Amino acid sequence: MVYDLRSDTVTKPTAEMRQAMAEAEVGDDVYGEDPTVRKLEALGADLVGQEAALFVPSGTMGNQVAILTHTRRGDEVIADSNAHIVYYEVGACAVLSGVQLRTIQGHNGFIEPSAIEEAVRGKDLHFPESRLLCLENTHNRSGGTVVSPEAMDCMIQAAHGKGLRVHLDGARIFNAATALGVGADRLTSACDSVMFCLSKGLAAPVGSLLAGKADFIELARKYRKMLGGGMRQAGVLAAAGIVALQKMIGRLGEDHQNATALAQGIAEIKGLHIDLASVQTNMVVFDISGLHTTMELFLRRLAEEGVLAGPVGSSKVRMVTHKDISAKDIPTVIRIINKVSMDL
Ligand code: TLP
Repeated sequence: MVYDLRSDTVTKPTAEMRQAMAEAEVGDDVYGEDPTVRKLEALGADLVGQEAALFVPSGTMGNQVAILTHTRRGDEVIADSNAHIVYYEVGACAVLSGVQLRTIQGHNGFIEPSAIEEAVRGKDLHFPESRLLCLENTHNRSGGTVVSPEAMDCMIQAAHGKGLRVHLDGARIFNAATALGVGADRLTSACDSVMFCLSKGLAAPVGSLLAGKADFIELARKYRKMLGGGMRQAGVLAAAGIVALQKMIGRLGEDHQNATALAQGIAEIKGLHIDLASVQTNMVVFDISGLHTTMELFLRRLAEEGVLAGPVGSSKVRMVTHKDISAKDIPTVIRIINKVSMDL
């Protein structure tokens, strides 16, 4: 048995998804003729309180199409220094949109509104145009922490007050909404655009949605085509996405409970350090400095015992719970982490 906790991206589609995929009604979506894609886009837009949505192959493409659509070359985009778009999107903002990133150190996904206002450039021949603020909820590199509706409101108001648009990387927005006990739309409807993933905790095999105003999505559709993301009989994939949105959001709380149980177990292990307050959704990040070993060796030993995890920087390990890890797996995973930590 392998317990794959590297990411919730490893989830396999459910039997219901495979069935829906097999039976999906399809058409050529580049001609706008795939009824299943249309249905998914309408459903997704509604869930996040936006007018329209666009089905894209990945979260990265959704974020990058959003930045392309909001900005012009030479514009400045403000983002948290630990944002996914800064860290994990291969420098795409620079290559595709030709924008400059202005990063600000946030805390668990929250950027002080005053820092946002101060980062906005004034009118000056020398300055780039400040165009866009990118937010992220849940915040991946902080360990899946959530940003409250009130905190979202403050940041969005600060940006809008200075004439910026706001894009939300909501790859795991339904995890955030579940943890906060609010509808996702409470976190997203005031944003100018939002990207969310169907393929992570929601377990669809492929795909994300980019949502926003109807005219924004119309232009985004053109940029998606430019990037080669215009898919043809994509209803086969969208069918799984519909099941993801209709059936899988309700079970995310289980993943959060499993993450909490895992974190509590890790807190008892000598040599490991974990900030339990940071475990708010389905991610568990802990520090292995106290073991005086290398990241490579720790992860290799875990893998040999059947637990797969990933690194965050040089001393922190990330484990992500998801639908293919059950509550009864957690004690076994804790036992294995304990054994490996003792042996090293
Ligand atoms: N995150 C992946 C890796 O890229 C790090 C993971 O395993 O967590 N925004 C956020 C906040 C994400 O966490 C991810 C994926 C994306 C965007 C990109 O989504 P994909 O992988 O579909 O391009």
